[in-house]
Amino acid sequence: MANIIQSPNYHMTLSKFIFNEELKHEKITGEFTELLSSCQTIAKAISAMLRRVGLNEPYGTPEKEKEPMKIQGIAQDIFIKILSETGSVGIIISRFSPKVIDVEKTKKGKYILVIDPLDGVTNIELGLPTGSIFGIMLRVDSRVPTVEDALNSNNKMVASGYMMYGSTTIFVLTTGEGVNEFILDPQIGEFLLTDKAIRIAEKGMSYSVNEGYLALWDDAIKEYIRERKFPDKKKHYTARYVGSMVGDFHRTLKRGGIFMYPGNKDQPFGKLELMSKCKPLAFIVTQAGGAASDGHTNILEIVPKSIHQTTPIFIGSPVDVNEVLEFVEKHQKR
Ligand code: AFP
Repeated sequence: MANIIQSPNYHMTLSKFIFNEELKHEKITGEFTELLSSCQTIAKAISAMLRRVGLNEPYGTPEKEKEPMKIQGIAQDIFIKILSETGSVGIIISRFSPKVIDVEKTKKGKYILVIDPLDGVTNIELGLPTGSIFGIMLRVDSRVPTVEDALNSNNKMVASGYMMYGSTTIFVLTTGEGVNEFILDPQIGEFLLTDKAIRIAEKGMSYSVNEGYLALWDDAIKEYIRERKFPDKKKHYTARYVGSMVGDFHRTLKRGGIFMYPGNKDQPFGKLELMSKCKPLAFIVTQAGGAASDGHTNILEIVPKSIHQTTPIFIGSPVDVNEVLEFVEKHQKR
């Protein structure tokens, strides 16, 4: 193994990167820096926990059928405990909490955090990739927040990111000025910059979707996928599906192509949550030059009506996303 000091990435740790971000802004309060640093601590804590899955009893399968896996609750607790200490988080919207979580100490805190503490839970026991997603929104209202406040369309997403726990632990972050990737070096316990100013390919050659739902899809989606498989004179696409949105999104971001979870007859609005998953990843893909749509509207422009609403999603390379939209439009005109 190469000496860590020889690593070309050793000069830029995530901690240093976060600190540099702060220096770009005139009205520095340190709160944003502290918040991002906390997300880094969360990533390390969840990563450390997942490395022991299967070895440690409490992280295992649910005791009763239909009981959520304990590990989801632990991941959520890690987020809540660490974020609550920052002093700037008012409320947290978590995929695993039916209600908005008030941070008692700092209810008026200026940030709202949307989180999916553990995405792709069913992959965990098998040692397959899984992840966490977060979005940081700046509140427009300085009063004690309510649910309505959490849904206020004027709240501005100022940062988002995800952690992927796979063969390595990866942290991808945007603060609204491009997208950067960091990998955790377990030898020194630091995230190091490994991909700077990521740009997604204009067009890829792979699609990522659960084709098991094919019989339940609209004709537009069926036809789109059919054309990727049997293209007229062009090369066919490859199919890739991890079953964890973070894993599928990460590959799409780095290699180009499209990830989609369309609505279907059983789930007209798909399965994936708008606030805790789709908006944070849409912010990232947009920052990387990509696109994200529900088939009609840009995901970032959808005004949420409830904290756990789901949405169909088509996300990835701009040309690929546009092509799906063309199929949807064509079928609507018929
Ligand atoms: P879990 O976290 O319950 O495993 O769900 C994962 C997920 O929300 C998302 O990460 C995947 O892309 C999607 O569901 C997979 O859903 P299908 O099994 O319906 O394809």
